[in-house]
This record gives sequence, structure tokens and C-alpha cells, in this order.
Amino acid sequence: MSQDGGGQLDKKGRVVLTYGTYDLLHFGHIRLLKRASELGDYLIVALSTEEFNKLKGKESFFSYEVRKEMLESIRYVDLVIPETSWEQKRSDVIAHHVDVVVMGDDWQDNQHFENLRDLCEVVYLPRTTGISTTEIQRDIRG
Ligand code: C2G
Repeated sequence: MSQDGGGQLDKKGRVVLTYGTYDLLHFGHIRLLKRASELGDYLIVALSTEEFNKLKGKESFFSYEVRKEMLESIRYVDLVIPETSWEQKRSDVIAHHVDVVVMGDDWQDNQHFENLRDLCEVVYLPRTTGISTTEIQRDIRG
């Protein structure tokens, strides 16, 4: 159980945090979120804003608000917060009393996440093969 500042046991229990753009939501995203939620009691998704997507070299089809609305409708997701910078991860982990940060293994050993290991666990889960936002966009364009 994670502790809040007042020493009260946090009612959320074990807190999980993950990051992503989650554009054109698909079953690869859903399977990641399901598995991430199974690692704790409360799942937070830090959702990339359109400005941050630019820093990642991405441009999402759906706006931040629509992507947030879709994530909030998923039973595995308890809270959606904005991801606006690479540097916010440490403060996110501290502010939300995160016990484990989870990402798909395309991020395996990435320093943005490895640097969190003094604060919380870091877990990489196998990506779902055969599906990606990029492939969907390519297939729709024909
Ligand atoms: N994912 C997956 N299987 C897929 C596609 C995506 O498991 N077929 C996972 C990714 O590994 C990631 C999450 O779903 O953990 C969200 O994927 P993206 O929206 O592509 O996230 P990304 O752009 O990698 O953003 O600060 C970190 C970044 O914001 C991560």
C-alpha cells in the first residue's frame, strides 16, 4: 500500500502509472492498459498533449480532449492526466504516490523510465504485435 504525506494509508492501494499518445485507440492499447491495471489497484494514464506529441515527432488524429474522453471510458483506467514534457515523470511518480510505472517493451531500458527506478518499480510489457496507430492510418489511406 502506498502512503500519502499524512501517513494515512492511501485508499487507492498500489498505484500504477503509464504514458502514451493513445491515438486511434486499438486493441494493442487496451491490452496494455488491462495488463497494467492488473499490476495494482489504481491506474493512471499520463496522456501526451498535442504539443508534447510534436516533441515526440507525432501528430495525433484525435485531439487531446477526445483521446482523454476515450481513455476515461475504459474500465481499466482510473485517472487521466496530461503528459506535457519528458521531465515530468519524476514529479508525477512522487505527486501520485506511484508504485510502478508500466510501458510497452518498445520502451525497454529507455533512460526516461530507467531513471525512475530509485522511486518506483519499472515494468515493460510485451507489445501486441500486428497492430499500431501508424498501420491503421496507412491501411485507411490505402
Ligand atoms: N502499445 C502496445 N502494443 C501496440 C501499440 C502500443 O502495447 N501494438 C503500447 C505502447 O508500448 C505504449 C502504449 O501502448 O506503452 C501507448 O502507445 P503509444 O500511444 O504509441 O505511446 P508512445 O507514443 O510510445 O508514448 O513518455 C512516453 C511516451 O508518451 C509514450
